[in-house]
Amino acid sequence: MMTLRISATSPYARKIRIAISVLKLDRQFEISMADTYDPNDEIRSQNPLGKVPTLLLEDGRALYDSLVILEYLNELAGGNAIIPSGDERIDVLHSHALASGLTDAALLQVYERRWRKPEMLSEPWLEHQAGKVARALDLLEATPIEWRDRPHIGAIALAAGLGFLDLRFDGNWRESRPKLVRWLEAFSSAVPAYAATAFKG
Ligand SMILES: N[C@@H](CCC(=O)N[C@@H](CS)C(=O)NCC(=O)O)C(=O)O
Repeated sequence: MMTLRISATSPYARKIRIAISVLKLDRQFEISMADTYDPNDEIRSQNPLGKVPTLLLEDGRALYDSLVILEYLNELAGGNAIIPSGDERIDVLHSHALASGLTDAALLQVYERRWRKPEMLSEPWLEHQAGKVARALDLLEATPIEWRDRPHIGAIALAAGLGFLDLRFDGNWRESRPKLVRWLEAFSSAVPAYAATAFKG
């Protein structure tokens, strides 16, 4: 049995949980909550970066970050599953990079507010990050990530990222982005793991 270390509100961890479900690999993993703020949590010895998700393999290795874990899951499922081989591979990795970058920029804003005293907040930095999120969302509204039958890692990463915006930014992204709203609804109804992994936090 492999162990996936997660936190309840991590969009990267949610992405991995959705991928595991999409690939029907659930029985091979147990989920273990990690507290990345607790210096005594084993996550810091399992992954020196102290981040979730971290995947503990049966041979003692620990895998991170989330894209490496997705590559591992794709191979575990026989390849060409959530990461296509051939011509589509670069496009899918590219859409994953966009969705992950959007999520990174959202998380940096959350951390800025969490770690700095209010008087130390850098508004230009927050705006700089917010600009990345807004431009990525506008691009995704104009050119939606396409997928058929089974979602690839780009689509999974975007769904997890939008869910994180819903959780931390009151779903403001929904205003003026009707196609993206419909995209997430379609993803949610086609992929039961999206609702099953809803953030609790
Ligand atoms: N690039 C990493 C990002 C993972 C990440 O930043 N996870 C956050 C939770 S959403 C975390 O563990 N933060 C704790 C910390 O940075 O100390 C990935 O894709 O796995």
